[in-house]
Amino acid sequence: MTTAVNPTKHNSRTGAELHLHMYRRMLMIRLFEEQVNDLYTRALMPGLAHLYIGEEAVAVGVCEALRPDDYITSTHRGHGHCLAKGASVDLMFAELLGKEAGYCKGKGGSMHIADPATGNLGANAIVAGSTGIATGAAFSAQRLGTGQVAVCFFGDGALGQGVLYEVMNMAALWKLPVIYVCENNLYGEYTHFSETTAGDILARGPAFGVPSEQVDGQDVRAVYAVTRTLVERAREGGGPSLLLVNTYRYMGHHVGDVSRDYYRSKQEEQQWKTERDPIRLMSDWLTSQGHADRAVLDKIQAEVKAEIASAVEFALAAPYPNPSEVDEDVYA
Ligand SMILES: Cc1ncc(C[n+]2csc(CCOP(=O)(O)OP(=O)(O)O)c2C)c(N)n1
Ligand SMILES: [Mg+2]
Repeated sequence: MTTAVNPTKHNSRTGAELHLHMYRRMLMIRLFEEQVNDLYTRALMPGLAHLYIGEEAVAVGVCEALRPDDYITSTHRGHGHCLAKGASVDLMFAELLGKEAGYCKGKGGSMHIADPATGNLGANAIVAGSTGIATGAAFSAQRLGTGQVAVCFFGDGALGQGVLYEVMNMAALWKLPVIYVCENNLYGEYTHFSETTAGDILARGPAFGVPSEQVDGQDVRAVYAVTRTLVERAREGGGPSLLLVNTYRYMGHHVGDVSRDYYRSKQEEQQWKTERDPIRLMSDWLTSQGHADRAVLDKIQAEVKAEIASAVEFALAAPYPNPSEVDEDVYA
């Protein structure tokens, strides 16, 4: 028997249960993305994908601080956001493989996954494209008095898009319950953010009267803690905020970006992987605090691996949509 989830109630996980849950979710995203890379290299997945490996603590820390009915909007690098908000891995893989069972009946693919049941208003291939959508969702929540909050994930590349500042201005004026989460993974495609981003990123919020915080994006507990305060503030009518999360993508801009030496060094990548890995940092903390021993973590890993393997199997075997439906559910 399944227990009904109250969508308007914050999840009640605390202590070791909360931390083990966040560890499991991060691992799920990591293993999901590794499988995506594998499906791409074996030519089983149409198109490209932008992997979230290295950034897992951001999506998990933020989404864990939300209610099930709170909204998120995502980006082209969105698999982690979807999974952290509660998407199921089998329907995710099915969508990536263009199968009828997928979240968008196989017609959206990697960059257009949406899941209204978990409050996910969708990934977006347009840089900063979802900033207006998140702000609109926050406006509707405020008008309807639902108490929902909207989180808008975007990359450092979106800091150069004017729409972000248009909506931040509105959100501040109208005290909308929206949190702008900037994932600064140091690069926009193949360019270091310092070559495209003038001044102090954190100063951009206060220019609109929007309070801003920054956090270590490799530390899931820190991301969770700061997000909870911003969510509480937004839910109580305190208005929008900007959260700058410092992180790093381990892989290429997309799965085909394999020779990266011309824009960043192997040594830099290696350093983040060995010294700043969010999953390793969390597992070390869990064991050092006595919340889990190696056997518990190994068991979680085995369970997540099995879940991912069966989801891939499901998606590979699933049928494609009928060609007669090619013009259904698409807008162009
Ligand atoms: C409006 C717009 N301009 C350009 C692109 C091409 N493009 C796709 S991803 C990307 C870089 C985005 O970088 P960032 O926002 O830092 O996100 P990251 O890929 O690092 O997660 C660009 C320029 C686009 N999709 N939309
Ligand atoms: Mg970036």
